[in-house]
Amino acid sequence: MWTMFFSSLFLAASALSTAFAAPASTSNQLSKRCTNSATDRSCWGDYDLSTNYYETVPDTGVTREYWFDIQNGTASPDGYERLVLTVNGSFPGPTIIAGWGDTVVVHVTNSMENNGTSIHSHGIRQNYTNQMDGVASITQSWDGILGGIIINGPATANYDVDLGNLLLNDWSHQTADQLNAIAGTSGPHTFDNCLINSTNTYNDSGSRFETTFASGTSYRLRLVNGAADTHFKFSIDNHTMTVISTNFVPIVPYNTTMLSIGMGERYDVIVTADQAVSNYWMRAIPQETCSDNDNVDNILGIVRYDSSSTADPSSTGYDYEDSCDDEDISTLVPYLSYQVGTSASVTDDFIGTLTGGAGAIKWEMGSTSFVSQWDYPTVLQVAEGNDTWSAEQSAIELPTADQWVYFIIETTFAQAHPIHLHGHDFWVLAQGTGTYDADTVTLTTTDSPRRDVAMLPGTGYLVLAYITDNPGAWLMHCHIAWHTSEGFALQLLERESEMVALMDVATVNSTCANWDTYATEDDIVQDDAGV
Ligand SMILES: *[C@@H]1O[C@H](CO)[C@@H](O)[C@H](O)[C@H]1NC(C)=O
Ligand SMILES: *[C@@H]1O[C@H](CO)[C@@H](O)[C@H](O)[C@H]1NC(C)=O
Ligand SMILES: *[C@@H]1O[C@H](CO)[C@@H](O)[C@H](O)[C@H]1NC(C)=O
Ligand SMILES: *[C@@H]1O[C@H](CO)[C@@H](O)[C@H](O)[C@H]1NC(C)=O
Ligand SMILES: *[C@@H]1O[C@H](CO)[C@@H](O)[C@H](O)[C@H]1NC(C)=O
Ligand SMILES: *[C@@H]1O[C@H](CO)[C@@H](O)[C@H](O)[C@H]1NC(C)=O
Ligand SMILES: *[C@@H]1O[C@H](CO)[C@@H](O)[C@H](O)[C@H]1NC(C)=O
Ligand SMILES: *[C@@H]1O[C@H](CO)[C@@H](O)[C@H](O)[C@H]1NC(C)=O
Ligand SMILES: *[C@@H]1O[C@H](CO)[C@@H](O)[C@H](O)[C@H]1NC(C)=O
Ligand SMILES: *[C@@H]1O[C@H](CO)[C@@H](O)[C@H](O)[C@H]1NC(C)=O
Ligand SMILES: [Cu+2]
Repeated sequence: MWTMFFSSLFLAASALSTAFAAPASTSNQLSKRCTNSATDRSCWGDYDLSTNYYETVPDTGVTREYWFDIQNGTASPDGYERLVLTVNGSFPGPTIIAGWGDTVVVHVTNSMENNGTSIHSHGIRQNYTNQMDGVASITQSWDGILGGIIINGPATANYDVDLGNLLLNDWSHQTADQLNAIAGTSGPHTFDNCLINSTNTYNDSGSRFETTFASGTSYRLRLVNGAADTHFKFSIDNHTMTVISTNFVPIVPYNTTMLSIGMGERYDVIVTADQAVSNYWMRAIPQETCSDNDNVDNILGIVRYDSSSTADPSSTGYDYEDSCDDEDISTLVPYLSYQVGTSASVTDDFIGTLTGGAGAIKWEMGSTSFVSQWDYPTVLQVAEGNDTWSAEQSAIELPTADQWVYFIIETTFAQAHPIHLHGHDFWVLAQGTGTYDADTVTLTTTDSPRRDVAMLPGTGYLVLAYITDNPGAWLMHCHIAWHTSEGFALQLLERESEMVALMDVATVNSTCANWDTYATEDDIVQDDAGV
């Protein structure tokens, strides 16, 4: 949003991860300390899992360039044709693949007739590059303009084959603009379906996602929840998953049979083909506690050991408790030790509240429902030296460098919210139900999970910390599409005095001028929070 001046949105999904099998060309750029291979995924040229990636990045000298053309078209991922927005004609768009330390340049052409757009790289920290954050607006993104990101690097457990991203999302036979209008007046709509890597069946139409396992081989899957409003539990019948990263942060591996994935969250898992030769269901189960879906028992893919088989699996799913809670804090231990500062310099407490009357649903984070200004983004305001912030800009000023900031986010409503922060990993210190009470809640300050999205439990609290090590205007918001649009967001104005020097002001100016011209000519009206 601030860096973008346009209404529609984008590229939300992304799966990033810091690890995977190296394209040889990239690792060749580095002097070899070891070779990343199926039997040793821990290293990456001269670097490895112990490298503090907040401070040090390999300089490969490699630039990977992509050209994306955003188009308006149709697609039938579950057999029902509807209008979608695509990147280069496909949904999802092309996957960006790079090695750790490469530079990525993306050129975007907007060929949609009736919407402006922006591109956000979800989960990319944008170290000192706030202007490139391209915060998304809401609706169009969920109509298909998204794609994966894979960053090859070291991993905390070995595997043979990288299967790439596995995108999980919800799907409606209506467009996101139509759904957003419903959500804004009468609350969230019930989705028709969900897609596993952009395909599924519905009323005997469409087709299922399928993949083939060779006995004895281990596979890496990069799970991405790109849904607008669906929390998943993911599993493969009869198989145990080894979880190796959370939102691109490599973790000490742990095993599970059922993985809980909130909106905007990503997990990388390794699955070994160690079961009898047969067919097994892969399940992405919408959690009915917080996600309404008409096809809830049918969000299924198939893992086949024998690729010539066409039979449906007869396997039985693992038991699970329907809930929208995150994986437990104690399981998500980052491999790279980086402990939170235990005395916060700044502590802020926000209540997520549903407001607005019938027919006009709004959310507040803190005391105002967030609204950005497409024609006056934060970066332009900062470039002009205008330090007057209106209430609805929900700007929290954090002027001091390298300060520990603690946020307590609470809600009295039963619904869970995935809280996402741009420009940073945060440390998750506590997550629970009830009212946050500093005297009774114990903060996890040793080996706290680091990630960029975490669930705020329904009628509960979430305590996060981060360090002001990245100047810029960063959005913190609920990742439920409708809630962002309805104002469940705020912006952190971090080290504002350093921002202008890091910006390309001429580009900000000319982009804003172009937007103003387009918006005036086409009578573009901003009818929501703008992000
Ligand atoms: C982030 O940018 C700062 C300022 O340029 C630099 O000191 C730091 O090394 C960078 N971090 C990484 C991981 O590149
Ligand atoms: C996408 O389309 C553009 C313009 O047609 C083309 O230059 C580019 O190579 C395509 N990119 C991919 C990844 O297909
Ligand atoms: C996509 O095309 C449809 C049908 O022509 C049109 O109504 C709609 O406005 C277009 N959407 C965008 C975002 O340009
Ligand atoms: C984006 O396109 C949709 C579909 O044509 C339209 O309903 C909506 O008003 C457009 N939004 C903006 C802000 O241009
Ligand atoms: C999912 O689809 C993408 C292409 O969009 C592909 O690269 C990836 O390998 C697929 N994932 C799996 C697990 O097959
Ligand atoms: C799918 O089938 C159900 C039950 O037969 C029916 O009510 C519904 O209209 C069908 N949906 C579509 C999109 O055809
Ligand atoms: C899957 O696990 C169940 C329960 O342990 C077992 O009964 C079944 O035989 C297994 N399926 C196969 C194909 O091995
Ligand atoms: C996970 O389970 C596999 C067997 O399925 C075992 O070899 C491995 O040691 C386990 N890993 C952890 C971290 O418990
Ligand atoms: C400064 O910014 C505020 C908030 O965006 C805006 O209302 C005001 O008009 C701006 N002042 C000037 C002189 O542009
Ligand atoms: C950008 O525009 C502002 C006024 O909006 C002006 O003060 C500034 O000089 C411009 N900067 C550049 C680099 O064009
Ligand atoms: Cu929310």
